[in-house]
Amino acid sequence: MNISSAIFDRSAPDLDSCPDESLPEFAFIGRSNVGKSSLLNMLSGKPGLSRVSTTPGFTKMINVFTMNKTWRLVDLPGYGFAHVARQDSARFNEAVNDYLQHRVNLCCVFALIDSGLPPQKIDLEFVEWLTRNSVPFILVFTKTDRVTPIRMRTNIAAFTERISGWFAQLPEILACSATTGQGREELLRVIAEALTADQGEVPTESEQPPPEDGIPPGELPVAGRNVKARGTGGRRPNPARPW
Ligand SMILES: Nc1nc2c(ncn2[C@@H]2O[C@H](COP(=O)(O)OP(=O)(O)O)[C@@H](O)[C@H]2O)c(=O)[nH]1
Ligand SMILES: [Mg+2]
Repeated sequence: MNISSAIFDRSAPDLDSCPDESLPEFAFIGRSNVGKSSLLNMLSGKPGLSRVSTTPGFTKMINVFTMNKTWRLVDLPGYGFAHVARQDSARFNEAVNDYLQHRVNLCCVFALIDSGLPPQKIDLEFVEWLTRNSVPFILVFTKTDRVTPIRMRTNIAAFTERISGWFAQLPEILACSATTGQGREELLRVIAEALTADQGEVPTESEQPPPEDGIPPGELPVAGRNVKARGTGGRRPNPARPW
């Protein structure tokens, strides 16, 4: 897929201020400084599109960009940055929660994780939260240019091992670098496939969210993408058939 136009739409402080739900959206989330804005810029092919910050925790807004006039990329505020004022922190967490749980045109979340680090508690907790809330996501390991291939593989394997019991089928995993462009084609393929899957079957409502303590015995969810699944009518995806 070629991106011929990439346009900033708006910075929204909360879900109500986001643009209408007419276009499918793909959202970047992860800890502050993990490389969300850089990856969004790399993907769109416009280096200055989303502001890359040297100050962790800088972005508190939901930043929305329209690609090819037909779909959107969304740069969400980072989680896990302690120095944000308590009140602000609570506010933007609520905005992110709201967005992830109620945005009906959200096709897929790209959950970004630093490929240079062993599994971090906060990332594991966030992935568990996504799973529990049936938010479709894939895992994107970032900044691969900064680590040796062996360390990257070790970190990714350790992370997937920690979460493997939560799913019937592991979420898709990509390794990316905003600096070298690694992973761009794969990310665009994920988006293109999700966009064309729009023609697919209408999902049922048989999904059960995982229980509160750890994730299940019983029917395990399948993380993935869904288009339309969360679309008109606010239906939730069938975990066995995400779109
Ligand atoms: N080497 C390298 N640095 C990166 C990469 N992605 C982001 N960075 C740097 O990491 C810092 C945080 O990036 P940013 O995109 O603002 O992260 P965000 O807070 O998650 O949006 C910046 O200094 C970036 O230049 C990458 O793929 N490789
Ligand atoms: Mg950012």
